[in-house]
Amino acid sequence: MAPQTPDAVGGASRPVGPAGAGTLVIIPTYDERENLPSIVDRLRTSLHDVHVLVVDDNSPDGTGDLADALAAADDRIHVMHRTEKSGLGGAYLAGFAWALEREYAVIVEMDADGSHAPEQLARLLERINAGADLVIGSRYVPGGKLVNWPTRRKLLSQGANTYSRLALGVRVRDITAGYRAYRREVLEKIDLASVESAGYCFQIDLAWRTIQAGFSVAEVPITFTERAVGESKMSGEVVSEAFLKVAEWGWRHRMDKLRRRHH
Ligand SMILES: Nc1nc2c(ncn2[C@@H]2O[C@H](COP(=O)(O)OP(=O)(O)OP(=O)(O)O)[C@@H](O)[C@H]2O)c(=O)[nH]1
Ligand SMILES: [Mg+2]
Repeated sequence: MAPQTPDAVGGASRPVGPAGAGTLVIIPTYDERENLPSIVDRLRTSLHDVHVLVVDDNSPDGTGDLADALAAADDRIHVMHRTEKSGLGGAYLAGFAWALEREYAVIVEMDADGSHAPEQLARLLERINAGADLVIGSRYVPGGKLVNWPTRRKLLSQGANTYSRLALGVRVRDITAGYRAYRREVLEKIDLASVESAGYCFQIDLAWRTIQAGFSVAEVPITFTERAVGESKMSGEVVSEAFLKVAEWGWRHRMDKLRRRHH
């Protein structure tokens, strides 16, 4: 389903600075009515100049209407309405395309559920300004923290990271993390049209493509706080998608390397 064009057209052409000018924060939402206003408000307070794009998949709880109301009151806020729930990956791809049609220098991924503190976005942007192409807000570098995560989730997340590190041979500690800042050139270069990953495998997929394309990846510590309200969209399907795809990418990469050595 093709995303509808948002009615508000905006974009900042100034270079990115610590204040966030030239930065677009994409927030995908599905049933986040209770979380969205406060996350947008906190973002506004901490970084006055960033623009926001809410990508809503026709949430039954009315998050889309709420986002429209926020956008009507603030011309730095934009909304993309999609007709049906089609996963985090699809929402971000639509958001990236929207951003690349405009002049944003930095494109940020942020959850609506409060797990990613808007107050810590400045840290990510500082590393972009220092030259990194992709900055990941990481739970697993020194200084990174997990708040209110049940042991089961923690083990799953750490297991997924260890597995990905070994299978792909990368050094990133938190490759499944969804709090990120991309320099626009990265998203322009990697082939977004061929990305099929839907769940949090999407995050691994994009990091892997970024590394393969020769861009630099930096991690900055964040405090990740489990959602206090609303429902998680994590599922067994999401886990098995990541497990299988990562194995395939790692395998293919090693085969390519071998083949190159023999030529
Ligand atoms: N537009 C859109 N947003 C989604 C979809 N699935 C999840 N989201 C949003 O993506 C963000 C992350 O989703 P969560 O449910 O918190 O998933 P998660 O962080 O992997 O799982 P938890 O750690 O259990 O919260 C939230 O802002 C969700 O509203 C979807 O299909 N479409
Ligand atoms: Mg979450």
